[in-house]
Amino acid sequence: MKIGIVCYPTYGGSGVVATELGLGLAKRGHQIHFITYGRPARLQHFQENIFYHEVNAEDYPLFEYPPYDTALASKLVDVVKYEKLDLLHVHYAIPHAAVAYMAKKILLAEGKYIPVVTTLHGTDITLVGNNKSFSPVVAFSINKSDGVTAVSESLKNQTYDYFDIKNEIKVIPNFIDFDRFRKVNKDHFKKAIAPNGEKILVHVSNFRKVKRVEDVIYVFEKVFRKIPSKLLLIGDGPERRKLEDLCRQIGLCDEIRFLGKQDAVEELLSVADLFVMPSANESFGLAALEAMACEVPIISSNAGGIPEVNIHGKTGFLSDIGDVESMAKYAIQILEDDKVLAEFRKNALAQAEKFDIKYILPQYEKYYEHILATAVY
Ligand code: GMT
Repeated sequence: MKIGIVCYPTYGGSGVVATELGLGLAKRGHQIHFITYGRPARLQHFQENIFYHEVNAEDYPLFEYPPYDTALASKLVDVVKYEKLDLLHVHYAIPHAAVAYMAKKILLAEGKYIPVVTTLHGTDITLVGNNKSFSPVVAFSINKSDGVTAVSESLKNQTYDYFDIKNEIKVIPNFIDFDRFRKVNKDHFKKAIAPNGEKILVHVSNFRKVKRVEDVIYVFEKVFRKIPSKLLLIGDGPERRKLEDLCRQIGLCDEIRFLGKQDAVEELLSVADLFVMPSANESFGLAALEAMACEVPIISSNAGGIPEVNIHGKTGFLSDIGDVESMAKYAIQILEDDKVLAEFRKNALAQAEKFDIKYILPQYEKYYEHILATAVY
């Protein structure tokens, strides 16, 4: 198949999933065209069957905001027509689903039909999408997509709760590529980070409010009082400044390291003992799955789709959002006994294996085939 993939090219989860999906499909012989405003972060090397089309929203003195949506729609029309695409798969509803609908209508006027699959990722529904400034367009464009997928049961149910959706939503979960995400020997990292054999706690995110990174620090503070430990904060984003201040206030700057954005996250996860994800909202929690693939148990909130990934009492523990007492208690329970830690590590890996890309890619292929066979225009 010739598939156009539209996504945000940044480090955010939806862009990562879209890129990994495209790379995986290309390896299986499909021709993949990424259409976005920048090279996707995980698209780093030449690969046969992969094409990249950059969208440039021309600026003009009249525009306060360059019209990206119009530029993207025009690019989609061009790429679908000249690369003879069979299907467009857009990731993150805003604005991609609406833009794809516009491109579809333009192409239809020229006699070309292109089916559109929209994948809902999380904040496009839970935080941003249901905001009044976007919701009518989000609901309309989900209903007008030929196929709609969501990354968890929880996100699917939230979509039906928040919007008047007539379309059937298929759940295809996030996935993991074990060629990349697996525990590797990085003892020299461990020695540098925790020279006295301290336990290593890790958090990875884009440091937005929804991630509640301050809770990670409060949990760590409580763990540190009981167990010699270090905390690695990986990623960057709007909350970072406040978080650095918090570390200074509680006097734990020497124990907490801000590492910024990292490309080889799997190498750092390989030396971690525990991953902390206290999010207020999380449709799936891809970062937790990546940690589990590297044999790291999870201390998390029970928000959204996290319980579909982190199994309470097996792969880690779930607590109510903001309950840092409970999160710290569970963290200590896992970290204070090496046998318990080893058991949780084993379970985390076994659970991650259920989301192996080799099981999920065929689900997308089957879904595309179904959409191509049934789309009505
Ligand atoms: O908020 C983020 O972490 C980024 C966001 C995105 O859409 O780029 O991530 C969402 O999509 C990921 C991939 O499907 C999910 O694993 C994340 O749980 C989800 N984030 C939220 O729901 C907050």
